[in-house]
Amino acid sequence: MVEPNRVLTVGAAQLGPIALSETRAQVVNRLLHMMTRAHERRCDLVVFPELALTSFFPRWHFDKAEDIDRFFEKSMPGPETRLLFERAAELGIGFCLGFAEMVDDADGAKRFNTSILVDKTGVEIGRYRKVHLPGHADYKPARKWQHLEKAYFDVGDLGFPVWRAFDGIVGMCICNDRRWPETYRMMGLQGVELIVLGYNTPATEPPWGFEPTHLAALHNNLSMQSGAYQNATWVVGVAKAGREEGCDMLGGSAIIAPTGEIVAQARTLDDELIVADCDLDACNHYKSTVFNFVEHRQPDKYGLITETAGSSGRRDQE
Ligand code: CDT
Repeated sequence: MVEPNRVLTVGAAQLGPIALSETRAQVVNRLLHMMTRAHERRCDLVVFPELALTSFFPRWHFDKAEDIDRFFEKSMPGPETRLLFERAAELGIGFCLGFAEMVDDADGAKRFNTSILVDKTGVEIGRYRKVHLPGHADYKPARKWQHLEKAYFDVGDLGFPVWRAFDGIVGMCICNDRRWPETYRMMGLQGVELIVLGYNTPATEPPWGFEPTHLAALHNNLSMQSGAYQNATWVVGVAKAGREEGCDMLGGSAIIAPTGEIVAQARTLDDELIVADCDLDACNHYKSTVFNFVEHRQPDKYGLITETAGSSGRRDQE
C-alpha cells in the first residue's frame, strides 16, 4: 500500500513595519489576525518573522539598560503573548515566533534573539537561539543606522536542533543564519524536512556597507534556495518588511521547495500571508539521490581550513 504523502499547509505571515510606539498588545493583535487568516486558509503552521513583537531595535543605540530591556520578554508565554498560545490551541494551528528573550541564570541576565515552535495544542515544543549575530558591538555615531545585535544579544547556546513535529522533521534558524551553508547542513545532517526562519534585513544599508536593493533580494533568495536544494528540505523565510521608522526593510518572504524552487513569494511590503502545501515526502527524492549524505559525502577526507586558505584578513562589518 502506498502511504499518503505528508502534506503540511504552511503560512508565512510577513509583517509590515512595527513602529517604536506600538505596544505589545497592539502587535499581538496583528499577529492574532494573521493567525486567524492562516487558519481560514487551512494552515497547519504559521510562521512569523524574527523579533516579531517589536520594532527592529538593534538599529538604535540605547545607553540605559531599561531602554533596552523593554524590548525583551522575560517569560514566554507572558502576559501579552499568552493570547497567541490560547488562540493557536483554539484554532488547532501551530506557530513559530521570533522574539527577544531575557533569561536570568546564575551568571546574571543573558539576552538572546530567539524563536519558538509551538504545536497545535498551544504548547512550545522547540526553542532556537540565533547563532550568527551580524553587525557590531560598539556605537558608530557616523552611521545613520546601527546594527547592534552583537551588543544586545548573546550568541545562541542551543546549536541547530531539529524536532519531530507536524508529522515531519522541523528546524529553525534566524535571519543572518540563513546566509551560512552550515546552518542548513547542521539540520540537513539530522534529516530536516522543513526549516522555518524569520528575518529583518535592511533593503539597502546592511551592516557591511551599501548594497543595491536588487542584490539584497538576490542574496536573500540565493541563500534560502541553495540551502533548501542542497539539503533537500522545505525552507520558509518570513520578513519584516517596508519602511520601519524611516529604515527600508526587505520583504520577499518565500516558501521554497526541496528542489530550490520558490513556490510562493510575498508581493507587498506589508502584513501579507502567503500559503503553500508543503509535501514533506518531496524531500525524499534528493535525500535518496544527489544529496544522499551517507552515500556521497566524504567528511573524513576534508581537512580543516587554515589561515593559508586566503581569508586571513579580518574586516569589521562597518
Ligand atoms: N537581522 C539580521 O540578522 N539581519 C542581517 C543583516 C542585514 S544586512 C543585509 C541579515 O543577514 O539579513
